[in-house]
Amino acid sequence: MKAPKTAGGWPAVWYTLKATRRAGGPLRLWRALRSRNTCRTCALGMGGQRGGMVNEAGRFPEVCKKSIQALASDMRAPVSPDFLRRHPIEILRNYSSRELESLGRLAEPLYASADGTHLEPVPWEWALERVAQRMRATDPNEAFFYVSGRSSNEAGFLLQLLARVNGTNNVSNCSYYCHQASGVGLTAALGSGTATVTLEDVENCDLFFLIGGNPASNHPRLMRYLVELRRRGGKVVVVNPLREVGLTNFSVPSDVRSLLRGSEIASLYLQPHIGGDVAALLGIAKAVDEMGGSDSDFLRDHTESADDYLTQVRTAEWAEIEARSGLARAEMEEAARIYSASARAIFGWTMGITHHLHGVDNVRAIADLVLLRGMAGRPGAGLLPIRGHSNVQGIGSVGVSPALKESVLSALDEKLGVRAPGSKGLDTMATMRAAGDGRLRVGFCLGGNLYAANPDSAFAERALAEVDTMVYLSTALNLGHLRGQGKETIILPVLARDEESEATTQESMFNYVRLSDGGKARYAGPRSEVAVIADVAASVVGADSPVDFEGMRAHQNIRRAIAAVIPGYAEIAEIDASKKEFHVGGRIFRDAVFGTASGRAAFEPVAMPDLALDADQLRLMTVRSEGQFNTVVYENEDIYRGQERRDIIMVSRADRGRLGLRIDEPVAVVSATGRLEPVLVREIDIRPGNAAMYYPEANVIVSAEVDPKSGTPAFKSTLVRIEPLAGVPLENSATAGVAEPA
Ligand SMILES: Nc1nc2c(c(=O)[nH]1)N[C@H]1C(S)=C(S)[C@@H](COP(=O)(O)OP(=O)(O)OC[C@H]3O[C@@H](n4cnc5c(=O)[nH]c(N)nc54)[C@H](O)[C@@H]3O)O[C@H]1N2
Ligand SMILES: Nc1nc2c(c(=O)[nH]1)N[C@H]1C(S)=C(S)[C@@H](COP(=O)(O)OP(=O)(O)OC[C@H]3O[C@@H](n4cnc5c(=O)[nH]c(N)nc54)[C@H](O)[C@@H]3O)O[C@H]1N2
Ligand SMILES: [Mo]
Repeated sequence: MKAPKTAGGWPAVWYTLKATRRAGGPLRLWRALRSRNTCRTCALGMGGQRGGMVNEAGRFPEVCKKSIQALASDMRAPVSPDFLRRHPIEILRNYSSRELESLGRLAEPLYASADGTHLEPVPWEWALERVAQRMRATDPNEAFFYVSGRSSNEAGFLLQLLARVNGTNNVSNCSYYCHQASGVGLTAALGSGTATVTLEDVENCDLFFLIGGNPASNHPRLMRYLVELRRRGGKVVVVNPLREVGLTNFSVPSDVRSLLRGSEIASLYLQPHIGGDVAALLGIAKAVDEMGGSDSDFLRDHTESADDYLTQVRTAEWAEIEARSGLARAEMEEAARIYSASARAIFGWTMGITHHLHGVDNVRAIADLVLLRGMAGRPGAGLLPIRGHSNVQGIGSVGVSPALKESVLSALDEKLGVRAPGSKGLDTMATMRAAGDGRLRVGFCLGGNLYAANPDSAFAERALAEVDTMVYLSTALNLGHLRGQGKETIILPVLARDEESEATTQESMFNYVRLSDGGKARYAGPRSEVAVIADVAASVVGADSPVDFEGMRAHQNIRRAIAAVIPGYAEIAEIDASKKEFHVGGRIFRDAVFGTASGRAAFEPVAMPDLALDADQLRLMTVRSEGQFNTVVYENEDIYRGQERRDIIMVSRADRGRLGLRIDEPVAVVSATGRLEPVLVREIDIRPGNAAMYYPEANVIVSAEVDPKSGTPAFKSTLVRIEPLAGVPLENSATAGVAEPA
């Protein structure tokens, strides 16, 4: 399979046509796409009250292959009880993510007992009582709650309320494996943990720094803004060890000119080492400073610790910066020239920045470079963590986290009469470790796939198996239901957001809160997430609870509670009547007054990580393909990288030659954590010394060590060795025609 010269374009259009079949016809798909519900894939956000395929600036049509894929997936018929009777757990355990996904929706509660051989359908009332009874019988601090980012604000808020009323702060969410480093880093720098800009700012910037992300695959609708930025004469600087086709050239399907001819994206493409961003950003800062690009008025009037940073910038040696970043000084100087010429720059980043043991330092290094030129706190400029799940930001906002802000704690107490327990809550990896140590009895997962999202898959499976009762609220079967089983496992089927009988809300990465109308349930069986949580809660905490959980079945009552407790969310109290979607207050900085106590933004010089490798080692990143959404694989192909299968390791031509590997040669990839084999060798344009494999399969070899500042694993940085496997020699087969980085 050859890599295309452009990404997006006709394949995305073809896919849409193909998906109509899966979704039960074009009309059914069109109606679903146009319904007033927030898009369920990434946090760029579209849909809601302006209608499906409309973004928050009112623009139509906004569409991407991802949204259609995920929607079509939710529209599929449920997996049949007969199928589950014929396929024991032992067999299903060996299904791939894609095979499980293709089975269809979940419609009945399923139960696996300690010695059960099958996932057995059980009645709803029995399943709910079982969950409640297990929770009642468990010390609250021996229970944990995990929430993914596709559930609603209402469900998330209610779940953390249940946890806290019951007496535990063991409430975590998928952002601990995702953007937590961004929240921690931004809060320290600016006093607010989310984007400082809106979509309108993106439309008005003249430079976009895209660091450590592949939006062509993962946030395709961002690509249109980058295409338009280039058309109005602006620049895009990409920082990514791997040359992603879609960041070089992209065809926006809804833009005829772009669809026909393709659009150049990157004005400059820098390929540092994996983990080399701190050094690269420092190098750019040094060059900016040398060419007089620093904004000394801004530094003096609106920041703290600027001198410490300037000292670091001025004393850093180019030789060391080059060695640690993997970039040439001239490349960093070119980026600095572009940056220095910009009046309105936005810095956006994703997992290439956060998935490191120094993820928070990476974010601080970005913030430092932004502040150096005063590019925060003014229109059209600022910082933009490009979020993953469609409501991951909302889930964090409404209190689904082990530690709450002081203001939220006191509002919970004053407004709802809820005293959050004083005990320290467990974040996601701390939860897994406690589970592995046999310290947790009940796990309650609202969506997601805690098993497959985890590094060190063998550890993850063992850890969850120590838990007495694992409860999953899910829309479809996934690897976690089979390999993340507790001693007993209860799977409760829930409605997707466009099937809810009551409205729900979601928050985009631009801090914009959308209202989803919901709609008709597609199949009998699944229940609303809120109803399930309210039922369990009412039965667990009983009559002396300060919160009327029965009453919280009405989403509007939850929204009132959110408005009373969550900073910036007051408008949600009226949203049912007003239908007015809104930006969360206090987060967008249009003036240089920040959310810190002093109102000033804070610099922090961070050390350049040491990336030394032994001669036979490579540094491995784990990435998403174009055909998956997180742990759910829809298609084996990764058309943009020109790969037709997933059991591969992508290395540079130089490393392939140096290590004497042949294309398609079967090898074992070995790390300190595990061994994965057989894996086929493929070539890609990546900075030599580095390699890439697909997530979640590669989690077998990713270490469970975390960034001490954010609790996030280094999913992008595993040291590996490649061991040839003895076997039938394979013919070299042609793969993507790639070139080495210049
Ligand atoms: N189609 C699709 N869309 C998705 C998802 C999906 O699975 N599929 N997942 C959603 C979620 S939850 C998230 S968080 C986002 C993820 O979106 P991304 O962060 O774009 O996804 P990853 O595949 O993890 O890609 C990381 C990118 O970072 C680069 N990278 C790796 N290491 C480094 C490094 O050290 N430095 C730099 N500068 N770059 C590096 C890789 O080459 C790759 O291009 O996408 C969301 N949208
Ligand atoms: N090696 C490696 N590991 C990683 C990453 C990586 O890049 N590399 N990325 C990390 C990142 S960024 C993230 S965000 C995590 C993802 O971790 P999670 O968010 O835990 O996992 P997902 O795969 O997104 O979860 C998918 C499941 O959610 C359920 N679901 C879908 N829609 C709904 C809904 O509306 N309601 C409910 N209740 N359930 C629903 C379905 O059952 C589906 O199978 O993985 C992390 N793990
Ligand atoms: Mo994510």
